[in-house]
Amino acid sequence: MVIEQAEIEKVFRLIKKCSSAVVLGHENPDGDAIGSSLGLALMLEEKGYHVTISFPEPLRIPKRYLFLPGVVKCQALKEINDGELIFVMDCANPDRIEVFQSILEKSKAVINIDHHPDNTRFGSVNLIDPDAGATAEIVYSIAPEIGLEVSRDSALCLYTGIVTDTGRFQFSNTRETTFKIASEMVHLGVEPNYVYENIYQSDSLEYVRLIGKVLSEAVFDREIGLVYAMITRRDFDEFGVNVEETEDLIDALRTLKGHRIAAVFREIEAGKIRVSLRSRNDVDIGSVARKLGGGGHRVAAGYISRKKNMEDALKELRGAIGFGRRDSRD
Ligand SMILES: [Mn+2]
Repeated sequence: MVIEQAEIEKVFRLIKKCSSAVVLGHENPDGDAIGSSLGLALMLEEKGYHVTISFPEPLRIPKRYLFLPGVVKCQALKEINDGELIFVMDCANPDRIEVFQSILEKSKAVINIDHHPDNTRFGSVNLIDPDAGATAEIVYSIAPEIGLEVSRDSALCLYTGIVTDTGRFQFSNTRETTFKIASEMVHLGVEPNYVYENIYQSDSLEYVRLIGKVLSEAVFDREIGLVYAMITRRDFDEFGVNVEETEDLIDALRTLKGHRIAAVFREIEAGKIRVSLRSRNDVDIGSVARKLGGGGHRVAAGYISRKKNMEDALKELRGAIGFGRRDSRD
């Protein structure tokens, strides 16, 4: 899908009239939320704008992203001045975050930049491209058209968004344009190996040991092609690992031959289990996540389960996958 030129021109005019802006990313920010927000914010700053970069509380920037330029400016979401220009990055639906909504109401205009197919187009301007591998890709592509210039620092942030959201250029959302943009970023001075070392060679020994335990207990349910692993609150405590550190653990499950769906259940607190889902291209796991109150892409999605224990959460997921299969046959 191509973003309408008229929408891009609206953004150009809105930016021209302002001297400050607020950039908001989604809760539990990942590499793309952080990278696309920072990349845009840096470009605006370089043009002389006063920029605030915020994420909903509790703000926890995973350690692996602390190498990004400008990351110290990320702050927990607070009230804003009336009439601010707001950019919302990589966020399909702000409805679940109450404070988000009250802030959006106070704004002059909301520019919604995203690549989730289920984006609710909540902005006054919507730059949505579900074919983009990352929101950072969209930011890079529109930058010259909205009067911004991609510097080495902003390219580094945007490149990080692309690398993490495309699984290092391997997921099905990786397209020709993704490589083209990445190559232009390298031309601007981004060093792929520097990003790789910071993001993918920065795990703690505690985490490496936790993976060993969790993977040794992984289960493969051949009937529905589901491979899953679970991390309990006790595991986190025993190994001394934070939830944010375990974001990529699901990729280890995905190496299993013959699986169709991978799931990681992480117990955040009693009665709150974060479930991350990935699927092969033939399964729409996003619709399964939406049935359970979450969201995401066709092949990468998630939700929060309110079940009391892992067993019940597993049953809930199995049920939803079953329904999904019936739907697809109808
Ligand atoms: Mn994204």
